[in-house]
Amino acid sequence: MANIHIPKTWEIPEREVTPETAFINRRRFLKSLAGAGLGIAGGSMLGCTSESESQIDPNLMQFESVDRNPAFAKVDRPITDEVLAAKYNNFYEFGGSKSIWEAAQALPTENWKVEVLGLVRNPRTYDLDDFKKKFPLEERVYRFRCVEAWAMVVPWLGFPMKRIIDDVEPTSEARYVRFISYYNRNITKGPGLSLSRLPWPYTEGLRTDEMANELAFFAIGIYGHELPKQHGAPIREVVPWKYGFKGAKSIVKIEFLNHQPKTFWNTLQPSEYGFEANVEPDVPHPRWSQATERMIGHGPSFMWDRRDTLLYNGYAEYVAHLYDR
Ligand SMILES: Nc1nc2c(c(=O)[nH]1)N[C@H]1C(S)=C(S)[C@@H](COP(=O)(O)O)O[C@H]1N2
Ligand SMILES: [Mo]
Repeated sequence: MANIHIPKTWEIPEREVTPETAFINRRRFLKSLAGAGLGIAGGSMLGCTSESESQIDPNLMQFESVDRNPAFAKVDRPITDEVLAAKYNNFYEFGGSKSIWEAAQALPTENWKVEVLGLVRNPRTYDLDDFKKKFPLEERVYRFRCVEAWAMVVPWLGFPMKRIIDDVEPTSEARYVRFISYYNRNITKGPGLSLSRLPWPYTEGLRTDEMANELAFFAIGIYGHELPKQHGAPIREVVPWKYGFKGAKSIVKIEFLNHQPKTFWNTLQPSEYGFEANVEPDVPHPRWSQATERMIGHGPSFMWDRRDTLLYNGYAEYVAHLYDR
């Protein structure tokens, strides 16, 4: 083992070291960073072994007859290349780099159930077929903005969160909702990186009135087919006016509450990852400006198209009334 090269943080390619990763590494995992470096190097070598290797599982079911909602058919930018989106992910259950698409294939998605409970009149447990049968599916092209200042444009497939609200009928005390991601410590572990001390499972939350907003969406597909595992199969949240970390992946439980829930990033570092986390260009992250963003593209990230960040990620007309600014 003595000859194994252990990269220092500054030797890891820029695309691998992201602000969210850097936070975890610096604050809690300096010791295990050597392991992370090995894991990252191993991962990218695997990624290079075969040119024909596909980041998108070829067995994913296509949604044939789902229409694009004309109200959300276009944004100001072209849709992001599907392969770029499929190999540049945040999914810390499977590692601390962007290159987790391969590791994420270990996520077991068969017989998936989503339990909806808490302060509701009709608690329910759904399987994926229930969603497909009960709720009309639609496609929506949304802008996506990570708190790390990278961005993309994605055609999601799914249904508005409001459908679940109407089905389970939250009581008047249910002012908040919590989304809980799949977690199994034997499966969801980033290769080479000890992430075991993070506040798992990954959780996120919204106010119930935010969840009822017409933009708030559950995606069960992307680019015309089921979600690849790295994007949070089989069902994830999409709240496009908020930073990407608000959109929990691979949801197993939805809980209505009378209080603001503790969430993953907010528990780790509340001053950097607020509960509200709306996209606001004039509110800098404590460690970087949010005034501009880069659309993920080909080549190194410093070459990606840089744009001004839009208030509420361009969705002010839908959500500005929810907030005092
Ligand atoms: N369960 C879970 N959900 C998650 C994350 C995660 O690490 N675990 N990362 C979040 C962050 S920081 C971002 S930017 C988006 C990334 O989604 P994508 O990889 O599909 O682009 O997922 C969000 N949802
Ligand atoms: Mo993110």
